[in-house]
Amino acid sequence: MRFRHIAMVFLCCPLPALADPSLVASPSPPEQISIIPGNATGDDVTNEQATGSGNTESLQAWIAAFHPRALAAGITPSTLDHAFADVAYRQDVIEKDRNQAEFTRAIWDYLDSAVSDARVANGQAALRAHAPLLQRLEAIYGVPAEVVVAIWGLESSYGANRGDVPVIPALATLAHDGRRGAFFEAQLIDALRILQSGDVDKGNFTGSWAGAMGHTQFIPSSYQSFAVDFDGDGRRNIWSDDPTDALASTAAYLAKSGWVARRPWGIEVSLPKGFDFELSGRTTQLSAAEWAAKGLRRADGGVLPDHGPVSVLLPAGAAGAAFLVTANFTAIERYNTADAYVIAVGHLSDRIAGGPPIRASWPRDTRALTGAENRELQDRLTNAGFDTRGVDGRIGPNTIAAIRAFQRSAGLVPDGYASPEILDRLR
Ligand SMILES: [Ca+2]
Repeated sequence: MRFRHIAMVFLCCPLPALADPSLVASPSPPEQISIIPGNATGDDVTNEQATGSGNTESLQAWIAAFHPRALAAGITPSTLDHAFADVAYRQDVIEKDRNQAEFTRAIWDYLDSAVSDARVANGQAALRAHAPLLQRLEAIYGVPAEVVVAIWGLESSYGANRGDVPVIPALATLAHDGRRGAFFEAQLIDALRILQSGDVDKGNFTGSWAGAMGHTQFIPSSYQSFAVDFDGDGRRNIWSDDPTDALASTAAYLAKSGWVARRPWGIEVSLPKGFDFELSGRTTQLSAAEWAAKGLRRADGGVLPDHGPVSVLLPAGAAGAAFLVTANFTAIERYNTADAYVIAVGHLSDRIAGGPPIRASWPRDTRALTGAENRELQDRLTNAGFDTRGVDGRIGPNTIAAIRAFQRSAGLVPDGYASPEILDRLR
């Protein structure tokens, strides 16, 4: 589940726990960085049948076959008629879906744009502009204003890029296409429920190409689970220029995902010489006192604060920054499981609050492995006797364990990091 490299995609959205960790950078608005809703069901992104050759006629045939399933899910005939009255196939959506997984990005490149000076400054301005609302949200939900604003900044550049693609045609096209058909059909049914509820009019029911909606890019299932009507007008309106409901929904999302008040997402730390890199990774949780006894310090030299059980996270392996991450890291993961995304939210929130840049230097002379290279790495590790339990291009716990085992056998630092050097060694 812990993916250290980031595939770039085109949009971002809050996801159920099993979200696709692929990170993607928006090709158009330079300030927007996002995550693909991809694997929110846990489906393998490469499975299922995808035609990629649909048109409005084939879409309408698919919708006709879909009708009974929608009716069984409680969608009324009149909602279906209204929703699909003028539906058209969205070739642009399919093209974005196809392009999203083709790039990978190192975490430092991602953070450079995700936590740019402009995004920090705009976040501080947004914080000031919405201070009374954000203070109320913090009082009610326990989520700091800076964290809510950071998610807002990453998801839509503080509302500037909320997406103008009609949600129903986009999701119907993706469900019809079938590459992740089951996931998108479930999202489509939730989208129809939203339309049926009257929370939004069809004309305003827009989002990014894969159905991520509003200021903080909720996909329909997340909306159904977490959206709130905070301004009390009877609608859960995450689409309007006024971000009140969207920001409240985001705070509610994090609160329901286990956010613990008065606790950071994580802190940058410095590791002692001789640190046992076998202890890095989310599977090892120790107290601040235990980590301090092993020689860890705050990156600024200070004493480690007690924030409950914490893990050492090395998003670029032994050569990059090190963070101690708390239970609130896990809460942000419910929005998107990519380590880089969670670090970006956390670090952006720290910067908005006036905190310093990350102190450690990144191994900028290296690069992230591509998806194809990740698969090759898994294949070569398994063939060399270090079983990754599958070849899916995702650097999850099994692959990390296999990399560590290989590193140990080769006398390398066992940080479990999937670097180009490791791949070269296996070739
Ligand atoms: Ca409302």
